[in-house]
Amino acid sequence: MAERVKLHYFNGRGKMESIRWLLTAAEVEFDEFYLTNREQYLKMLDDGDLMFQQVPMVEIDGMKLIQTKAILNYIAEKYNLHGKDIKDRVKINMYTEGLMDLMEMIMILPFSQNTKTKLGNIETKAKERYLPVFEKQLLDHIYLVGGRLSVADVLLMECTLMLEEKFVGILADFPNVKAFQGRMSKNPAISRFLQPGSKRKPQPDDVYIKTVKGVFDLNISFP
Ligand code: GSN
Repeated sequence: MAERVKLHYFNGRGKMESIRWLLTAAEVEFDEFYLTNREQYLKMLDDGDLMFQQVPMVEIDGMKLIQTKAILNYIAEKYNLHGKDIKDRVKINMYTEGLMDLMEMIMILPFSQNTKTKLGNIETKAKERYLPVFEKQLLDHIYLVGGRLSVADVLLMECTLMLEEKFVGILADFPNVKAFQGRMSKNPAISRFLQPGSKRKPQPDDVYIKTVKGVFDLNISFP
């Protein structure tokens, strides 16, 4: 029997959360190994487990994978969530990259200064740049690409929930996106993931921020 997938990251969302979402949508069970102190991180470096000295790291199919996008692509390919051909795939990647850009802006907020101004800028970009793209595509499509579920849909679901946490009611002007969210939440695996007690992580709190900074020996914040 194949080894269960192992995720190495903090006990928090960060860059691993999209991987958790995708594995969930693919109905792949995984175990999590949380980095809680610098010694664990130094040991992973020592063991040669982190090619670029960074997490996320995912053990799957006898490999230790790093780089979030590479990991997402591997899982998407393996579980048929990456379109039927290269034209579907490039469209899926375009949506996915856009969603990751937007989610990253929110992800780094707790490590940033001037968060009020930044939040305002993110809200404007979400409403004017990103959500209109998905609203238009979902007008006459159930899924974003190729009439079937892909990693782009999974990340859009993750992203819409993240946006609503920060900007209550933001989807009011985007009924197709809201309807998509409703459809996605009926997917049995996603529905379970949305229940309390699942492996979905909460919004970052002070403990998470402190842990990340401690593990990387950081006292910096993004400008
Ligand atoms: O997407 C990726 O996996 C990489 N391009 C970046 C991964 C990354 O930045 N990892 C951070 C922790 S997660 N948060 O941002 C990391 O391991 N930083 C330590 C370091 O020395 O860069």
